[in-house]
Amino acid sequence: MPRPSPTTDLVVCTVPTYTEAENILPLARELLALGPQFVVLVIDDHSPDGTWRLVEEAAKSEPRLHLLHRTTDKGRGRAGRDGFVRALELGASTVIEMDADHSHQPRYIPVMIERLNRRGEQVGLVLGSRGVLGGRDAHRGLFRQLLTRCANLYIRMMLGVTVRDCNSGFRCWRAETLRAIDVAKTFSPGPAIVQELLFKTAQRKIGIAEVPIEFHNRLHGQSTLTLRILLQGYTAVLKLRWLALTGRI
Ligand SMILES: Nc1nc2c(ncn2[C@@H]2O[C@H](COP(=O)(O)OP(=O)(O)O)[C@@H](O)[C@H]2O)c(=O)[nH]1
Ligand SMILES: [Mg+2]
Repeated sequence: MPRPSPTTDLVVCTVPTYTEAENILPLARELLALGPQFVVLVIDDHSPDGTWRLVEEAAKSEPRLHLLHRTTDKGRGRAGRDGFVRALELGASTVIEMDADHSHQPRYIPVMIERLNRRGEQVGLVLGSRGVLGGRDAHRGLFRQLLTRCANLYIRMMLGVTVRDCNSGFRCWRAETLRAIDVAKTFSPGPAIVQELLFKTAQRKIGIAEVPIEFHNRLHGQSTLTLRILLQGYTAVLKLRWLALTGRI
């Protein structure tokens, strides 16, 4: 593990993976090419296509590539939580969270970091956003875009957050924010981790900024998002509201 030099802060890019064998190494290469301060942490839940094995092999000759190989307690949320905890243990000052499927493009990361560190502003989280001017969902039809808008409206109302893209899984975190929201105690087992952490950040009145991104469809493979998971997402938001109302989060 390379130690960050006093002038370069360590940026850990956390990438949860499940059957992403075709996507992960090209993405990791792009991320590492962003600069010597970048480290890639892949959190794989023992993918049957051997994604973890590819990363394990590549990490032997790339000290800035790390693998967290999970074999129990699987799920997008659990993997995300463990990735954040490991990133903090590695000494990250900034943590990126993104999909492995190339829908989140590395070229936006320097812009997101710049926004996080802009002088005179108190920002603790930056979202790669499809909902602000200049951002877009490149390949979605009108119906899908309408659905996304409705989902955002619902989440904004339920959780009392003001951001435009509540479902963005492309985010840039200040390490202090992750500590402030006690990320190790994240309870969502699945994709609702995205809304849980957004809510907890807003609850603590930590500044959230959005940077426009163009979102692409995944390059290879299939999304793990099913109708069941989508519906679970809506109930997860209700549950968050309830937990907050009863003072438990
Ligand atoms: N470790 C781990 N990663 C997962 C799991 N489910 C999904 N992922 C990863 O989480 C990211 C988001 O999932 P994706 O299928 O792209 O969902 P979508 O973007 O909502 O369509 C991708 O990088 C997936 O490989 C899981 O159970 N465990
Ligand atoms: Mg995806």
